[in-house]
Amino acid sequence: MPRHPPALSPPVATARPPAMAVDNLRIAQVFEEIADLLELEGANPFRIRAYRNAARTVRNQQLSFAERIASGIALPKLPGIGHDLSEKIDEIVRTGDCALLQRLQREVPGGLSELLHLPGIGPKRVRQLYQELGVESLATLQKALTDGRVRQLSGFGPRLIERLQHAMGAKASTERRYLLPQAAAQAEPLLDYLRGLAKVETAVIAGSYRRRRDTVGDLDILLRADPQDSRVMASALRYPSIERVMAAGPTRASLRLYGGMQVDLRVVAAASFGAALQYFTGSKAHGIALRRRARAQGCKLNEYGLYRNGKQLAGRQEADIYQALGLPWIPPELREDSGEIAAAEHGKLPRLIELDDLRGDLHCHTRASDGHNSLREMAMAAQQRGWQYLAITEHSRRLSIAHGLDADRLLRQLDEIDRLNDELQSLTLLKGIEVDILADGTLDMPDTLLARLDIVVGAVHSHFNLPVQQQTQRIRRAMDSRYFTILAHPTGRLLQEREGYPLDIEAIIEHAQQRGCFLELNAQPQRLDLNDHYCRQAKAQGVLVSIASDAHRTTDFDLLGYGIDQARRGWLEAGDALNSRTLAQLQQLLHQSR
Ligand code: DGT
Ligand code: CA
Ligand code: CA
Repeated sequence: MPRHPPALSPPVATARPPAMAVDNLRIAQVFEEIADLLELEGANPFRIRAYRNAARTVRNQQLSFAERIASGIALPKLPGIGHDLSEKIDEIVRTGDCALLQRLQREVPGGLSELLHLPGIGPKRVRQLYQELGVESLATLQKALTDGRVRQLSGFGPRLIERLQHAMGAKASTERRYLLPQAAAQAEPLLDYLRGLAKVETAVIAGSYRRRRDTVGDLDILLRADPQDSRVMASALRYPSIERVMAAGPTRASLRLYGGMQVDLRVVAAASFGAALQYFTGSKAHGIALRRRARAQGCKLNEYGLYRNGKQLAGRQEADIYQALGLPWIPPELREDSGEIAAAEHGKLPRLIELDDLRGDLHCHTRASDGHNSLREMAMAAQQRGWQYLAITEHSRRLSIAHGLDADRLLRQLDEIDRLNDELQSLTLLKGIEVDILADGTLDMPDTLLARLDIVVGAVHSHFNLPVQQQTQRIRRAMDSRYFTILAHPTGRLLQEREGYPLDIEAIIEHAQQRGCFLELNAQPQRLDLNDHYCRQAKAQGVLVSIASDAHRTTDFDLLGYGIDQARRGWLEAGDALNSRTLAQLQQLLHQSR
């Protein structure tokens, strides 16, 4: 596999004051981040210092490491940069990334690295927050700030706390979007508070949060109460986690929470509440299409109701609006103006899949690779959910950063699975692997081993930067293995972090269809991959989707709800999911795919 050094800027011919090479900055940044994460993990201080010193050395170098490497010139001897670190420099220059950094990022709970970027706190304090208060994300830090727990920590004085609160607020730039659980962490306590207010009959959330978009820009909350009563909004605005009120009148307010989230709040009378809910749930495009339909029927639709000749036909209940327009109620997840109104009109709305339709999970890890619970604990938790099956899919050897399994360790696990299966009552453990798809499309495990498994989940964990044709070909080749079952997180995107790698996803879906294999909807909130749109394409091609938790601990099975959200947005019905099948049906499908 040829490697692709990053494109270099043309050499500068004229004599200028030596500018710092941009690639060096990237290298230094990787080293800094490694040092930070090592420190978070409580690693050996000498090792941490080595990376910090190396970062400084690299940053201060005027020669460009990338240019040197591209032209095959050996790197000069630099103080503090020994063999190991020079190899890392080489790796960063050639791949744009660093396996050690990737490993550390995976090991450290997701939101902690985000906390590192807050002013005033470094790894030591983040570690303290995590260990003493369980803070592991901006949202949980926000909570701990609001309820005063941070104040009790040693070393967190009033000035630091103020700085933190300020920084959290500043993060609420208009472009900032939140993952669904991040949004939930801010929305749910607020809803609880609002619902508890004396004058408020109910509080509901509309907008993209209700439509379950994979990311949420702001929260749109409706209060059913008397719009004439100014005490309603006044009491709502006493919510303790409000950082700033940008605008406020008796029936609407716009504010920002300490967690950074912006909130649009509206007080709506009961007679209009359904219409307001319909309007503010959106999407905008769906609303426009619905209003067009209303006009065509001689009506007028707005956030107060559906009117004909000034008389309100509907407004109290959301479903009444749809009904008055000759439509069944349309689930919020479908309201994107992508054919749902026509489908509703013709009685062709899908019967969207629900969490309870799942009969098992086909992607999870135990302590044997990078999970946190034992095989038995994972099995018991799955059984307790009433599932029929759970596939154990550890990483393969190549992903040594995640303690991937070699043949011996895999075989030992298979024996353990046999023993547990004898013991388990209603659950069957399936034997699987999350095997690395290598750069050339071969799988990181010999066929003799793969043949002993029920499920082979293939995943790309490296070489994200291949040209689109090559990446597509690589994955198609992997799918050609007779043992290949499911393509894990097919596009490799990480929300708020990176786009998916360039990939001809249509070709992959088609190939899956031809090969009789399956695509995953990875339910990790940062992945949600396949996304809603591609789920719909898979369905159109008759490719079944495995809605998978990729659980690394028993509680991660709860993440499946986020997968179901996106599956619903992708119009999937129970029958479109691989893991809604009974064990017998699943086994037959697995058999056929070989
Ligand atoms: P977000 O917040 O960016 O994740 O997405 P949404 O869908 O929550 O959008 P947002 O918060 O701007 O507005 C909430 C809903 O209000 C939106 O889905 C539809 C409705 N809405 C807002 N602005 C307009 C508009 O200009 N025209 C129409 N028809 N509806 C609007
Ligand atoms: Ca919104
Ligand atoms: Ca809004």
